[in-house]
Amino acid sequence: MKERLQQLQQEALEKIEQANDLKALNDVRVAYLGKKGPITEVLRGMGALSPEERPLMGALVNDVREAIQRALEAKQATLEQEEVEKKLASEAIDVTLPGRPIRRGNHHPLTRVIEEIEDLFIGMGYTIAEGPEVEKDYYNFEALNLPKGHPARDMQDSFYITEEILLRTHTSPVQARTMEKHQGRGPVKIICPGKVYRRDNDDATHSHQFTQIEGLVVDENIRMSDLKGTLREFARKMFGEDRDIRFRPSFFPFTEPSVEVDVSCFNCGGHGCNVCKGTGWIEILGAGMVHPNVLEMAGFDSKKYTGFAFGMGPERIAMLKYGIDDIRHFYQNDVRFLQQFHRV
Ligand code: FA5
Repeated sequence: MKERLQQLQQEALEKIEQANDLKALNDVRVAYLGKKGPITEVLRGMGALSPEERPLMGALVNDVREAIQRALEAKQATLEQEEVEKKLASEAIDVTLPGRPIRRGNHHPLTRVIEEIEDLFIGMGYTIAEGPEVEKDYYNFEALNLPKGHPARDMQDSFYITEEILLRTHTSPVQARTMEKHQGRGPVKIICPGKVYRRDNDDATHSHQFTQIEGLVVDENIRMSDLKGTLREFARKMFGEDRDIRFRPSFFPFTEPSVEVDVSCFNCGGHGCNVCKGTGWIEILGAGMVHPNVLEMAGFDSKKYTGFAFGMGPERIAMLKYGIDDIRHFYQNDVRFLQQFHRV
């Protein structure tokens, strides 16, 4: 019996040694220490031993069981450790590998130009005013000295929704709305950025939907020289410190006198090139002194108050600033175009 036990211990220890995963090890445990295992069988056979031999053999069985148990525990710890190491090795991260680039979004070039213009005027003490894109005929035209049937309405071909409601054709109605809110009391100093709509055929410089930024200052003693100084400052900040501006006579029903404003060509410095079509000047916006009728209709005393207004198309400004040759690039969302304007 003693030899049988020693042989069992020897066999069990070898199998424990050979077990190369936790399942195999558990199989060895069940095989040798389980109820149906050979050691239990040996214990059952102890009844046939003499009373003197029984305690000796009992102690030996316990020693064998303990030896197997210890070997099982040691092997289990080794296998578990190996498993952890295998897992760590398979999940290892090579921190020296270069990272994958993250594609970052960015502000649209038009948004950037609009924000730049806004910041510039906020720096000069202006506040931002907004108005509805679906506008009343009254604010879009009548309050701006363009009564029904006025031929100058044709300058801005409109999308009408009803006889009295249309998609605004310019941001000038925000002037009229803001002045009305001021109830005849100055000063008013605002810029109004926003979308506008016209029945223009889309081409390289025209879009049926585009943006405008309107400017309006109303106070006592506002003169044309204030308009000129303001726009010169704007042109220099936008296109470079050496720029100059010039006024050419023009017509808008809501300003008198009215002007088209040109900036000296930033490409050739005013000598004449293909950007300025040889003239040395590039048209950037329309402007003028607020017409007394417009002031009166909005509740201002035109004998006491004067004002200037201007309106520009940020798309055209952005096209000039960045040398963009087609306005449609702003609306097509081609990433090859947009990526060129990534901020560094
Ligand atoms: C006006 O809309 C006047 N409300 C501007 C104004 C305001 C004058 C205050 C005086 C006082 P005009 O129609 O010229 O003006 O348009 C102004 C600017 O909008 C143009 O200089 C141009 O840059 C832009 N623009 C006009 N039509 C289009 C179009 N179809 N697509 C893109 N930009 C356009």
